[in-house]
Amino acid sequence: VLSSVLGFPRIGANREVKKAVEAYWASKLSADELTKAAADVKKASWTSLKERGVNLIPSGDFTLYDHILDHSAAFNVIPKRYLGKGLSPLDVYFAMGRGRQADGVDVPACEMKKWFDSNYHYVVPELSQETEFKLNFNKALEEYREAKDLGVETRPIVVGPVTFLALGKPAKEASAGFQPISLLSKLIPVYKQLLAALKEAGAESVQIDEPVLVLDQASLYEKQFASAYAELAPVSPKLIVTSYYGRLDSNVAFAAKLPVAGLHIDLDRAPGQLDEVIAAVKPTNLVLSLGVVSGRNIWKTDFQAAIKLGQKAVDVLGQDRVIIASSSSLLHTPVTLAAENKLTPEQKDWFSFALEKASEIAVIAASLSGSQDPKVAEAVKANRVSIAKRREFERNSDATVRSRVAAITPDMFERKSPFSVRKELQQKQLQLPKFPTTTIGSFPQTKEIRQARAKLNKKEITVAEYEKFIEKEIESVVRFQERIGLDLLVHGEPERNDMVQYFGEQFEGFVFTQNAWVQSYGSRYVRPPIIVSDVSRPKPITVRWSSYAQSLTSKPMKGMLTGPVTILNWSFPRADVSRELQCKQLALALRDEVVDLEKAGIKAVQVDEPALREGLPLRKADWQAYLDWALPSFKLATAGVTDALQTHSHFCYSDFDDIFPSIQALDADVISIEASKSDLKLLNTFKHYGYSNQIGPGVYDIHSPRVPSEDEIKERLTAMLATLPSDLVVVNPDCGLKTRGWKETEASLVNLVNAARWARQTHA
Ligand code: THG
Ligand code: ZN
Repeated sequence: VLSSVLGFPRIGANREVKKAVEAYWASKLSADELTKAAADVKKASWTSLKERGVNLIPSGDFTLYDHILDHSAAFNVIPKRYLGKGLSPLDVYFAMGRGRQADGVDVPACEMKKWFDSNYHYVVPELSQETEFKLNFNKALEEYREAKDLGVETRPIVVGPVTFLALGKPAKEASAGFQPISLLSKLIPVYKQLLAALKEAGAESVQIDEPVLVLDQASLYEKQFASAYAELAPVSPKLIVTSYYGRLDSNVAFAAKLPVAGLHIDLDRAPGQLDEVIAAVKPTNLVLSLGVVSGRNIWKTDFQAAIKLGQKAVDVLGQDRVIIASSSSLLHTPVTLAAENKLTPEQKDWFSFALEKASEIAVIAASLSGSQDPKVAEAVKANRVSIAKRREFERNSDATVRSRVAAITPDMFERKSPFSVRKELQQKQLQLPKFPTTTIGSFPQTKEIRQARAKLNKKEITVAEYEKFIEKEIESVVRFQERIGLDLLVHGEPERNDMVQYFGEQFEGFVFTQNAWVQSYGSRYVRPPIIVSDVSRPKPITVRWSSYAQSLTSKPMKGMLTGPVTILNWSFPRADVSRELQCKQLALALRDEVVDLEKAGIKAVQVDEPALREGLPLRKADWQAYLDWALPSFKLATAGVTDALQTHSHFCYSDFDDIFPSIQALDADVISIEASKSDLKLLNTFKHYGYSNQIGPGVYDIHSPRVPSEDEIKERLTAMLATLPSDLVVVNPDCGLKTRGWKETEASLVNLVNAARWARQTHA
């Protein structure tokens, strides 16, 4: 039984890649130095996976920005707007990822989308009938050789052709009804070339990722899978077709018949599929790769449970046809637990990060192989003790929290009056003009803010000094908003590192880490807090900052919170109780905070749920069960206030067509939605469903430093007003401004305010 890791975090143990990439962007590092920094990170991963006894070590999965963008660049899927501008291939690559506005070049970034149901984002390939694929470079081959030169034999990873096309979208110039998958026969020759070169270089097998296999839509691609792999298999190394993040369901019927060497399944997300898959591959020669070690959470694997699953497969297929693997790439987990020095030994014993998971995989595989190595037996025994200790801890629930959840009554989910009534009362309090302008909440997190927080953590400044500093920041953000003429103000959130991590740090029931970074997109990483027990709010969290901000101004100040569903989805949840229970506990804690904000004189409170959409299960059949607790959790958090309090919410990523009725059902008074990048296709959704409460589809894309012109914003407003009643429209950017610099923030918001003033005149 071989062991395998399906992909490793590519950020470096100390965020080396982020640092190098950002230094390159700032012209503080040359392209060669960037390549060298990347090489060091790859080397560290390969050698440590080898040391930990993993048999099939991944290569080709490293990236400077995004692995799907790597494939687009490699296959020549490069929109024309990035070419002919005198940019080097590396700068074209980064321009696609993040846009570029310098030296006379002004191009926005490509669209980013959530990667399946995770908090990772990929850059969406733009395809049309004019796309001419060719192999610009062969990253899998380059990395395979790079590892080999270091004495490490690896198994290259490539994203499969069906998934690559399925993740793409029609480019602007594509003809009506164009479907990216129609390009498959044009793309296959390029894959042949790529894979044949790997074979030539001596790669024995290749992991070819087809996660689209766990989606409903894969059943539409049965023929494409069959024809693609019939062409690829003969010229390729052994191909292991890899599914992850869910169950194959009926797709197993054709997946098991592909003319390839192996199939990988995710037994973390979908352990229930094992019997069916074993039965399907039994009559074939396929090797079955079992994803028993979670690529999505940080809990120590229960070896006994994993070995039991593995043994089942070994009993039917034999040792040579079973591989023990991570369920998916480990890119969703932090690099190593070794870097955590503030967790208690008890807590540390509960977790495994990527490197520790690699060891787990090696031990489970060795154990299934009947290894006599005493170290393996020892590791299995130690694991049993750790798992038992965690179970023991899990028995200690917080009775107050549990009984509060049990005592939730139906009226707690609903506002007292309908929106039409609330609207009048809120307007009386807030006195906002038509087309009110506001922002999503955060303002630029400057170096000074980060430094102040770092100093506080190192105890180089006192809490009092830190709080003075934060107050100064808030004051300057308030004055800034007054000066440029925004209507509904925010305090700017300088006190928050991250909108989820911050709340995790304030609640009971979470533990948080020092260095456990996970890539979110490009060079942006997050440190998800870990829910380990029942959640509660020991004391008010944001009230102090919001009331201070309100005290500075006569304009209304909006309180800012992160919603329960988002906190849950962007944390590592506990595995011993349901997500529903965890979400309800979070909702009650937040409900208290919203009520406290109102008591402190705040008249509008925003409870963000940017992760509501991505939390939707991958299979439509599972949606309702999720929505049945996710939507009520948001309502529970926000419905404790009087009618006069205006609730806001914000949602990222505009793929809302199919859940728009759910968003409406949240009954927030105002919602803002990231809509600018998909060319306001969302507006058609409004047209279709109608929307009764107030709404602010983002008028410009904040994910790039590019400044939108006033005319551009006016155009977007005009497009909105074609589908939305003018008295419902709120004018705001499409997301928080945390990652932006002040210069572009000011320029953009001035244009936004001017465009809103124009709208007031033209739509009086
Ligand atoms: N928080 C969390 N997840 C998220 C977002 C978030 N997922 C979706 C979206 N927002 C992703 N966007 C970002 C934006 C900025 C950053 C991370 C994800 C960011 N990170 C800092 C960095 O990498 O430099 C580090 C964070 C810090 O300063 O502590 O800026 O907002 N959970
Ligand atoms: Zn957003």
